[in-house]
Amino acid sequence: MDLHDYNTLILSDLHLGAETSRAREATRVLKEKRFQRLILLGDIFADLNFARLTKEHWKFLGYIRKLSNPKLNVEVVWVEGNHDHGLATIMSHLVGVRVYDNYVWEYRGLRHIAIHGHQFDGFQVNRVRLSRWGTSVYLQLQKLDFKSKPMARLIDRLNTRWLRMSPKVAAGALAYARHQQAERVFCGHTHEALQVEQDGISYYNCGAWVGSRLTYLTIDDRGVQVHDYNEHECGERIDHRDSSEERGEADSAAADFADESGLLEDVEYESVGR
Ligand SMILES: [Mn+2]
Repeated sequence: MDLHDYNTLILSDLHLGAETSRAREATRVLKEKRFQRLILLGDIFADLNFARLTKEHWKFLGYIRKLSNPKLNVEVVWVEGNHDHGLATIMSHLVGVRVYDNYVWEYRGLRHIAIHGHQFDGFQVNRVRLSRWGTSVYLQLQKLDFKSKPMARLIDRLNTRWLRMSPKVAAGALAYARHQQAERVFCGHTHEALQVEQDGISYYNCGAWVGSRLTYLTIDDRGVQVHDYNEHECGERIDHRDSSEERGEADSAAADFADESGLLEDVEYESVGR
């Protein structure tokens, strides 16, 4: 258990609905850490198809719903990515979280900006159709190869390396931060954790929760830290069962989610109000 109280925890690119999503591990991190602000920095969903969500994916959403309870005093922020554009607005109602294109805040006299990063990636913006086609091919390949997932992981790597997204996003984000007079800028999107300093501005990429390296960022008095997920930090042993085995449980998990997260209560509350 990490008893350190972070000011902010940031994670992105969980890609719920994809076979490679490590929702179980991400939920565990949120449960183990203490923080006053959580930023979900885009691409929390892989696409708009809820039928692909497994029990573990619903559990993650249920936990976000719990965190957004005002009594807990945790500010939960969802910044839209390219994969969850549009969907994020729906989810904000479902899990009670506000959604932003970009999120700006002050901490210790420094201006911080969180933005997913696809805005700085010319390939994504100019080739939306190709990108959608790529997503569907990617999901099909995951289905074909769900046992060990090497193909999906290879495509993850090709996606980032081949497009050389990482430096492009870093350069775009640094220019954007300079224009916005921010000292720190945070992105996801590239699936590659990275830190770059330039002319007094710091750029941080928080990586992803798909593939082999799982990372998140924290901000506190000690500065900004990149953390690699470490299963040994957590009390429970990690179970490496393939998530596709749980697919049949997904419907009941959705019902549990609605129940546990208080969605049903909210519906009653609203009807009483009218
Ligand atoms: Mn993205």
